[in-house]
Amino acid sequence: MGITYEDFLDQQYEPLDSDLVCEFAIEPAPDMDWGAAASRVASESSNGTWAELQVEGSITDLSATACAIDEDAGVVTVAYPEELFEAGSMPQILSCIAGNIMGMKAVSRIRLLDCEWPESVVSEFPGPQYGSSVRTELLDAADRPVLATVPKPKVGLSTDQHAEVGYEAWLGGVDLLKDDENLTDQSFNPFEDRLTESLARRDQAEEETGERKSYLLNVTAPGTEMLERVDLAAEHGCEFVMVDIITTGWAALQQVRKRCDRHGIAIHAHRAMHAAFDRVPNHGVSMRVIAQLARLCGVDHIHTGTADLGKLENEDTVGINEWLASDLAGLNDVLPVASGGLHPGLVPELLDRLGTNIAVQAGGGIHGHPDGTRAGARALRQAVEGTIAGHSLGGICADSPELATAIEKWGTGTPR
Ligand code: RUB
Ligand code: CA
Repeated sequence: MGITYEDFLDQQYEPLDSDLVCEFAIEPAPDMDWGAAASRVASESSNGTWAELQVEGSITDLSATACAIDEDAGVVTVAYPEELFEAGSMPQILSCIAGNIMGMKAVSRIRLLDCEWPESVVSEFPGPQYGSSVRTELLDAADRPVLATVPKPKVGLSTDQHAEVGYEAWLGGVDLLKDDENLTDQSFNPFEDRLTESLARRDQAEEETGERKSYLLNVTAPGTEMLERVDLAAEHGCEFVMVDIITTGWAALQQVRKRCDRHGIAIHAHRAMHAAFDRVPNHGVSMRVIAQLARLCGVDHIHTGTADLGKLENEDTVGINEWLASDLAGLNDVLPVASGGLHPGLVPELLDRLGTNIAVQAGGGIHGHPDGTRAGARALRQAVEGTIAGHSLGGICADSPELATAIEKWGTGTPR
């Protein structure tokens, strides 16, 4: 029997509960009508190709079906049978639903917008070990946002300077010191020295504040080196590691997740490079889907933006955060991290838009405080606690000179 593109288009098809259902925004090539373009998306992302194939048996059981076309919205829905996918392999799934089709000439633009994950696919993934329960299981944040800071300049501080910034920020009231995405194991601040010195300062800060503190240690590295860094983190008593999940890749993230399971370590996902996939509006892979993949693979925190309050462009932070908290076949939730240009004056609006089940991460908005890191951290903590207690920024400032100084310096607007 011959398989042709038409075999991949059936607008009467009702997806099964076990199908992985994907929504794509597409722009058909000038010489393609919608049906022709949609069928090619379903074909190339499952088991078809440009030539008519002569096959025997039930090979069509693995074919995807373009089952809905909304020309006004520019959206095509494709349903994939679960048998198409290797259990628990994120690279294999992505080679289907975000693979060759991204460069296919039949569509001028194509963006994977959203996925509906069937239980059969989800249950092969571990999901997060902790998710938002890090607030009480690993930290003492109770039900306020977790507070984190990244030392700036992002690279260049010596190990001593880095650990000292952490100590000051912890004492000022943040829960987490975070490495930046491009700080790994460079000569000016070697990985193992940074790990041990930062944790020594962390222990000191815990003793002085009576609060649990931790460190988002960037273990990003090629292959097995990254796993060795996770082991080192565990050996030294660090409760978290940070992974640059996009630059590292999904297969590596899956391995890290397994290794973290052994140690009970949580994963903070930095998404540097996500914008290469999601910034051009009509093409690529949405941040929403990237966040979904990260949850399946088992990160505990992921950056999802600041609902447009910060320095970077954001895609639907509110909607993505809701998805991360939603029910997904029993997987834990993921704690969303708001970061990028945040400072204390933005806190009331940020919590209004995103709620309190988030992490608030500020670099420049803490260390750029005129009175230094400790004062900057205090200002952030007071802004958060005061806002949750129902006070206005002006009201909180009356008891918080650090916050008053921060507001004087940065106001309450988006930084440029
Ligand atoms: C924060 C910073 C982070 C961004 C990345 O520094 O640079 O890497 O959070 O962006 P600062 P996103 O607080 O000084 O802006 O969180 O959107 O992925
Ligand atoms: Ca950064």
